[in-house]
Amino acid sequence: MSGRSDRIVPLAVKIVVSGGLGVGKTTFIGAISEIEPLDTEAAMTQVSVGVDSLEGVESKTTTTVALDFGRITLDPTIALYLFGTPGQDRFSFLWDDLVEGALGTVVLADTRRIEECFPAVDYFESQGAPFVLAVNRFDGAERFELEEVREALGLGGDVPVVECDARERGSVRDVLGALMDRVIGVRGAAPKRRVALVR
Ligand SMILES: Nc1nc2c(ncn2[C@@H]2O[C@H](COP(=O)(O)OP(=O)(O)O)[C@@H](O)[C@H]2O)c(=O)[nH]1
Ligand SMILES: [Mg+2]
Repeated sequence: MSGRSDRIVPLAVKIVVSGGLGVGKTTFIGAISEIEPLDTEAAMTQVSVGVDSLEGVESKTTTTVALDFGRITLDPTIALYLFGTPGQDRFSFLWDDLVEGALGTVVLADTRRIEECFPAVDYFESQGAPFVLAVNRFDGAERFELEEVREALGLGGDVPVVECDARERGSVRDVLGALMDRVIGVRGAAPKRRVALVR
C-alpha cells in the first residue's frame, strides 16, 4: 500500500462578491454554498442609525461587519471560494486584503439604489480586475434594460451585465458561469497589438 490517494484535489479559485449594503451578497453566497456559509452578520444597533443608509431596505436588521465566506465545487477539478465584501464604505479599507489573489468579482446591484454599487465598480475598474455586474431583481423594483444599467454605471462593453435572483441557486450559478467565461476571456485574450510610433 502506497498510502497515496487517487482523490482529486480541486483547484481552489477565489471569487469576490461585492456591491453596496443590502444588495444581496450574503443571500447570494448562502444560496450556493455547499458549506454552511460563514457570515458575520451583526445585529444593526442604534449606533449605525443615520450612518448606514437603509432607504429601500427597511426589513434589513442585520449587516455584515466582516465578511461572508462560502464554497461551491463546480466539478471535481475546480472549487470556487466566495468572499463577500463588507457593504459599508467605511470598511473598504479591508478590500485590498480581501481581493488579493482573487480571479474575479461579482458586483451586485439593486436598481432602486444603483449608487450603492458605485464604490465597488470604481474599485474593481481601478484594479483592472475582471468583474461581472449582476442586477439583483428585487420585488417591486422598477425593471430596467440591462443596457440601461450598463449606461447608468458607465460600464464598458467588455463587462458582462446579467440579471439574477440571489435567492435562487441556479441563478447564482449562472452569474458565476458568466464570471468564469469573462475570466477565461480575459486570460485568453490576444495580447494588445502595439505599433511602433515612427514617421
Ligand atoms: N426579492 C429579492 N430579495 C432579495 C434578493 N437578494 C436578497 N434579498 C433580500 O434582501 C435583503 C438583503 O440581502 P442581504 O443578502 O442581507 O444583503 P447584503 O447586505 O448585500 O449581504 C434580505 O432581506 C434578502 O432576503 C433577491 O434577489 N430578490
Ligand atoms: Mg451581508
